[in-house]
Amino acid sequence: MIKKILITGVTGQDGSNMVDYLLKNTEHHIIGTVRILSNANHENIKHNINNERFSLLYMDLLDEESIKNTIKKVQPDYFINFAAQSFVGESWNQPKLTFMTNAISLISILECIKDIKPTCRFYSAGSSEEFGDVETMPQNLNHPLKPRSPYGASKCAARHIVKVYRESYNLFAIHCILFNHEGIRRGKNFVTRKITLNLARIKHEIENNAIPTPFQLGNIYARRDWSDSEDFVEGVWLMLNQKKAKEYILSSNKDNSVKDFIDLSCKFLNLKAKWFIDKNNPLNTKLLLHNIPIITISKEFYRPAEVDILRGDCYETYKELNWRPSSTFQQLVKKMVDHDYKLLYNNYNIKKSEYLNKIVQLETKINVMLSELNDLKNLNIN
Ligand code: G4F
Repeated sequence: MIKKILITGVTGQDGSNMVDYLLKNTEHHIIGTVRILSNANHENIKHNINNERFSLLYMDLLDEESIKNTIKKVQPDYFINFAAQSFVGESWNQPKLTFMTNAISLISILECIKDIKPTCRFYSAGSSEEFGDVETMPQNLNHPLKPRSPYGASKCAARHIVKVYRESYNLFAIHCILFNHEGIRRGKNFVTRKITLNLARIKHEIENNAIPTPFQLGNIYARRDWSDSEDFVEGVWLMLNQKKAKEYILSSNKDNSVKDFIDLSCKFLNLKAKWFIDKNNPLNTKLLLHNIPIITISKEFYRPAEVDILRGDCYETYKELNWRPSSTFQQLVKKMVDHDYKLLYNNYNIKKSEYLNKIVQLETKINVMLSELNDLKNLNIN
């Protein structure tokens, strides 16, 4: 039977990957929701805009009326909530907005589902940031909640509220703790994409004989459990179609440092860079390419409180869903680096051909002027 699936945050990495996955692997109708913005960026979904199984609606998680109107109108069979203030670093600057968007809005959604469409299956995107100041390795569902950021705290609250609605009203409401997940649609401010885009730019600069411009990072020793977002959306769809709603973890069961991510990116781009490590003063640490700094460390990108390490124990989920992520960390880094190198290739080639054209134009002008000068000289005027 054809179902209606409502997805929030559809222009972001996970929402757009979910749309692609469902259009490819199911026959259901997908209704994506977006906020009204004067400058909307629909890049990640533009290839699906003309698909008759996909449509867009305006809805704002901070406006309960808009959630109510949307659920009344769509009568969804599934509600997949990927919309969030998902940038941990920004959550110290916008703590209330983060909490309203990531936690309070869930009360509105669950109230509307309970009153309007109680059979609707609901998915809440949790985060490994809920574990924060970790006590044991790896982390599973029994690990205490010890968030270190307003973002982490908002996701803890979301987890509790989903549990309360699941148990009080027997709603099919899942909360899944997602460890870091990346890809070619990752926002430019997250550390992985910041690294692949900047190193790809530096590779082009070198290939065009320009001096590379460095970029800045914060704590390169933080360790994360990184997977591919395209793998995770499949896991999410599988858990939404189990008999019982519960909590889950999605992770790779492996951790790597930000520095590991940089080293692997350099390897795939064939950048033979070397670290200068200053153990006494981390702000003095740099990555050098032929003695020119390409990465420097800045206080600006350190957080008021850091989560030093995260590694998720996902074996229960693997067993229950009979699912495994298909990409390794190495494959993920290679995919992102290759993508960003190609993405910037055109920019550099256009610049290069504009530059060469300009030289040809100038040379032609000079030749014309030289020949005019010669003609003048040859005029024998007494
Ligand atoms: O890429 P990040 O900003 O991701 P973070 O904070 O781990 O959060 C991501 O994963 C969570 C799941 O664990 C999600 F819930 C959340 O929505 C998001 O998707 O930072 C990763 C690490 C941090 O330790 C950070 O301090 O990289 C470190 N880092 C070092 N330099 C930096 C930078 N992070 C950013 N964004 N920018 C830097 O320049």
